[in-house]
Amino acid sequence: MTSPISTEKHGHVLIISSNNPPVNSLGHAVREGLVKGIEEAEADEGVAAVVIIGEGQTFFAGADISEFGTPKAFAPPMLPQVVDIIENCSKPVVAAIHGTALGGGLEVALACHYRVAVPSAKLGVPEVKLGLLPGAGGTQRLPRVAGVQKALEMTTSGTPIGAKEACDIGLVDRLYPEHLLQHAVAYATEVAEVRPLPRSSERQDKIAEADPAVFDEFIKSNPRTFKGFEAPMKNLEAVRVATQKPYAEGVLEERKLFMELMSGTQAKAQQYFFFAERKASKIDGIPEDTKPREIKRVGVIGAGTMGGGISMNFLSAGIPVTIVEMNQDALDRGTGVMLKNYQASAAKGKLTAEQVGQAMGLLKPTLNFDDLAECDLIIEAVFEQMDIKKDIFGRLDKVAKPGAILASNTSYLNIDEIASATSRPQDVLGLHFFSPANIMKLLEVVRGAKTAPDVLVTAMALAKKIRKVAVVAGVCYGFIGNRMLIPRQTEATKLLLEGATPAQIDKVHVDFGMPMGPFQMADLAGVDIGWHRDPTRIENIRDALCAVDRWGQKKGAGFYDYDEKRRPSPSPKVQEIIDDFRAKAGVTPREITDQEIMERTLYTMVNEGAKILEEGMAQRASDIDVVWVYGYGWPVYRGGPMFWADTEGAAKIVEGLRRQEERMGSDFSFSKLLLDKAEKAEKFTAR
Ligand code: 3H9
Repeated sequence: MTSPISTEKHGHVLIISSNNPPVNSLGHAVREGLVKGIEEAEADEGVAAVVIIGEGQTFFAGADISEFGTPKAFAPPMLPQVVDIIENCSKPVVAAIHGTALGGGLEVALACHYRVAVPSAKLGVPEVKLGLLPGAGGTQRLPRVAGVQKALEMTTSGTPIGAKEACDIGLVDRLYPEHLLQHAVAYATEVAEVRPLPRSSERQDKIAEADPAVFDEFIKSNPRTFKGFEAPMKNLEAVRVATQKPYAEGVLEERKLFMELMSGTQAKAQQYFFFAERKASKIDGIPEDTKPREIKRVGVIGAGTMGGGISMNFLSAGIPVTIVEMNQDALDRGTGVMLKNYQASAAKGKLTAEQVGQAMGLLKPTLNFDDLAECDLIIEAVFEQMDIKKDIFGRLDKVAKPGAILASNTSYLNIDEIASATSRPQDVLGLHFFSPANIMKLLEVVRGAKTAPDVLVTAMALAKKIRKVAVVAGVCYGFIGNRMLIPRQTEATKLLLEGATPAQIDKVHVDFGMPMGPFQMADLAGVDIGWHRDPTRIENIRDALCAVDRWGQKKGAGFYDYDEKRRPSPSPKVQEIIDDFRAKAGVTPREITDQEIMERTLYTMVNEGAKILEEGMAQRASDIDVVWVYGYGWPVYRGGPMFWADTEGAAKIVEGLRRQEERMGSDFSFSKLLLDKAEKAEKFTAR
């Protein structure tokens, strides 16, 4: 097999190039090739300096994650060895960076004596997002080169910095807008005689000046970074060691912390999720060469919260939007909210005033439905009612140009029935955005029975363009995400009657790692969503809350009371309503354990996920996990509901559900797939 590493001499400079597409990850063959390259430089008297560069799109984007957990990851030379060999080279080594230098890639660059880059390059240590820390000297070299504060920020957040900033802080020595290789070779020639060589591991200046209090202050001012996750604290500890111990001892400590993380469940969950996210874009049963349709202009029907948020995604990506409303007031209100949202981003420094102007300049607000004739994709975002949606799709059928894609943003309704209102069901699909639509990363792409392959491919490609993670779902009530909410909400509400409080149930979910529990979520979204709007018809606790105007946060009252800063507190009024229902139902409240709450609200979700899989409504278990992590804030360190089920074991889930079966009554039925997995001791997810 040919090596991904090749070498070539330019005068007295040896160029070591890596060609390991798509991202030049540092797999075994690359590591081996790099060491051979350095050996060649040492052995050749005609070589005075070395340049390391990546071919294709990028410098090294990190260790090869697909090798983790396999013997290849441990096959020598391992990365810590490789970087030491580079740093110990007796001739200057220059890293020439374009694309990304991430993780092990930045560790290679840090081991080089000099670093040059194109201004568009990004440098970072995203290991924390995989539940890890930089394990090839990165936690020890980075603070020595970039300073302790920056190293803390970069290692605990995993967010890369731009080459310009890297240059300002001394992580990059020179920037070259073009002809990177030529310049790197010239620079290597310029520094060929410099001795002693500047070795990152030997630097003391930036760590000597570090204030030991910086670590505790960092923890205090970034509480969310550390909540629930194990890796950020270990990253911090490793950086702290760099300020306390000599390099040689520091890397041993780094290795120990790295191995502790690597063997834990969180790292497995986060690495699984890295691939899950990427797998989600692959659609089963569609020829690879299916071409997407061209989308030059998008139409959005409805300028409410959803329609406005959806439009902003396209405007921000430079795609013109025609937005249609029924009356001028609603149109003005909708576009006004969009402008305000953009201005708020600008005030936070996320956008320039010019970018706001550019985005809003791409928006065409109109009251004329016929204006949608110019659009290549039209997304309906109106009231969640089948007859209204069918009426709109019937009208769209007459107006839209041939080949235009017609999408509904419905969160529950049957896409096939909506498509039946048109003469072109092959062009119809669901695009279910999550609120707030301009922020949430998830997009459920609902595949109707007749949706054409190129329509699906277009939707997936477009999702990438607007920076969403798209997951394909089949036609069923609530698709993947909302369907799994139903059993959770049903059991949570029943638990209230049986003796639990909203706060107790929510706490179990928050302690589990969810951003909020079922009742906090209901208050945020609106308790009145889907309510029949008849205050005299009170059949359940929610009807009773809605009847007395407790519609959630927007009314200052829902399952909780809210103060003027929207801080919640338990509500005596809600307790009264619950007590009243209990009395009417003749229920004597009992002590409810947290375990029971878990089994009835989380295990039931797993059961529903298994039903979704067995019905083919999700292509793979990992897609369900992507929906829950990006749509509902399921903690990524637990992988998602199906990965979590695998860590618990299907048998344990079944056992828990059997314990609760009688209490859940006819609302509950077992998924055959779940029972099958339990019996065979199999997993839902595979890496
Ligand atoms: C590390 O370095 C540990 C060391 O500190 C210590 C070791 C001892 N490995 O994302 P894309 C695949 S940990 C293997 O769609 P983009 C990816 O699966 C590592 N495969 O492209 C996909 O495959 P497919 C630290 C990888 O342009 C294809 O490449 N580094 C890796 O949107 C394209 O990926 C990281 O965490 C990898 N490292 O984004 C960086 N990276 O086509 C992780 C990608 O079959 N990577 N693939 O689905 C990224 O953040 C993005 O991929 C990147 C490109 C920004 C590079």
